[in-house]
Amino acid sequence: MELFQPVLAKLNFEDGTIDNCEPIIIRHLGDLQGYFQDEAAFQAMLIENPVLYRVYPMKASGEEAGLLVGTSVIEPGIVGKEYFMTKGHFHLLEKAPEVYFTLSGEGMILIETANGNAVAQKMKKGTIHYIPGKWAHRTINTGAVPLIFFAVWPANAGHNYGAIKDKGFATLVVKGKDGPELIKNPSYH
Ligand code: S6P
Ligand code: ZN
Repeated sequence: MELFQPVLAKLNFEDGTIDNCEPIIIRHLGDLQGYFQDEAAFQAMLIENPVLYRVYPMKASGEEAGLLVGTSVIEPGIVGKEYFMTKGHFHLLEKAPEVYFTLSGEGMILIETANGNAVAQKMKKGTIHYIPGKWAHRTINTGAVPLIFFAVWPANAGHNYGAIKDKGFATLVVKGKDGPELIKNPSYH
């Protein structure tokens, strides 16, 4: 069996990069067509088409049963009443879990199963979120600065975006008078 070498990397807490790496994912607003409720607000903002989030990878060891490690940096902002958020996904390998560790900023993580179990957890510096297999996950920046979190997941997990794109999450996180509010997603079916 091939012997893989230990890997050392350095996280930059300021911007969420690892060893000054380039992002492996950069998602602009236009990549989230159909994800936000307020289509008019979405279209108006498309002229600028801001970056909503980036994902930075740690150099992986390449092991077959290995782990992937990376950070996500979600910019602050609002589309209509909804905060900037990730697409959200299930893992293709359904049983694959994941751990998120919040480094800075403030947000929410929505964790939901396909048959209607729904959990929302606050994210702030130091919170650790264990997402079991079969639970979809989406993160939302409810603060005024970037939300930065560190994630570890099985290298063979893969991503299934389709189910969430079609159905959405049962819960929306919207800007209320006194801060973020959780409401039922009227489009959820
Ligand atoms: C991967 C992990 C994160 C997300 C990232 C972007 O399993 O959950 O790295 O990929 O936060 O979110 P999304 O939903 O666009 O992949
Ligand atoms: Zn994931």
